[in-house]
Amino acid sequence: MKPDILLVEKMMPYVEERLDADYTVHRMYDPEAKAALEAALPNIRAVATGGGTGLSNEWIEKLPLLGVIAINGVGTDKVDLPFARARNIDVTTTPGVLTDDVADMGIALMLGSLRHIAKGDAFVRAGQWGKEGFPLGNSPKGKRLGILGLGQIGKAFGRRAEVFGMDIRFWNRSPVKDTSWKACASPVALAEDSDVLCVIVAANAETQNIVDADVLKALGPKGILINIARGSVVDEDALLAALNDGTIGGAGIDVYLNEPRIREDFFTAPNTVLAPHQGSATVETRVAMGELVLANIAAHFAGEKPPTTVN
Ligand code: 8YV
Repeated sequence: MKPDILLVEKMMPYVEERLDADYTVHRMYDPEAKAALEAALPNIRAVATGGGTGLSNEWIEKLPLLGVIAINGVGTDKVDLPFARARNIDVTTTPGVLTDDVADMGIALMLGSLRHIAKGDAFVRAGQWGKEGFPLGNSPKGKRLGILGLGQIGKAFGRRAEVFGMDIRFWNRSPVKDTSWKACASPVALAEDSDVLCVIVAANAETQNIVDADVLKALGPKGILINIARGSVVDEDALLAALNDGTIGGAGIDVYLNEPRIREDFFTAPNTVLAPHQGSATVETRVAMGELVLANIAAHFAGEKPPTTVN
């Protein structure tokens, strides 16, 4: 008998095939699998889920034999880590393997915003080229980049931005020793000293809405906000107001509150490039993330500590 596991959201077919080979996989996202899932709840011993989706405490309580929650991502904001630990459940993530792709996505959004890539695409397709003018973009070279949250991904973003000739500064909650970039005293001080502000801080209770109306005002009417962290770290009311009234110049956004049903106000926000949470979404990285999910679940069933346990 293959052990029962729960798959909360879709993973790439290659990874799902590997899961199916070793386990009886109950898919939470498949409405047709609901009855079988209900019947299997007492037997489920492992969960695989996404960073943006996690697993609620309500669900954890439905699974008495649960021993591991394998997050296919690095964000732990959607799993209550102490709650899981108190039930002897290991929570694992996929550190390291997605750093470069998420940083690349931030760069793509920054250049997309500075150079009007999405607007240009729509302009060409609409046959407007030659009929009306197209706005000049802005060069990243010589611009001040503020990185809000200087972890692994923040550093990878900064290294890339240096190649574009940007001047880097950052704010981080705890001091960062291994950098020569300038540290700013607060998110507002960072925004005041930045032309582009990239948010890549871990989401938790302390960082909720850390980018608020004051930070956006400090960024200013030419400033560009890039969010590759989580929707919860930006006050979306303040952001939408700032985009619409010109308090900031534009934004490149990969993450939102209530994904995938984001606020429709984003659809009409000016000078804004939107991506559907694609930071780690490359074939190469999703294979590497999948391998870690598989290894963590396999370790649990082998009676070993899952290798990338975080709680
Ligand atoms: C993934 C993420 O898109 O790492 C994270 O926390 O949010 C992303 O890498 C997600 O985990 C896949 O659902």
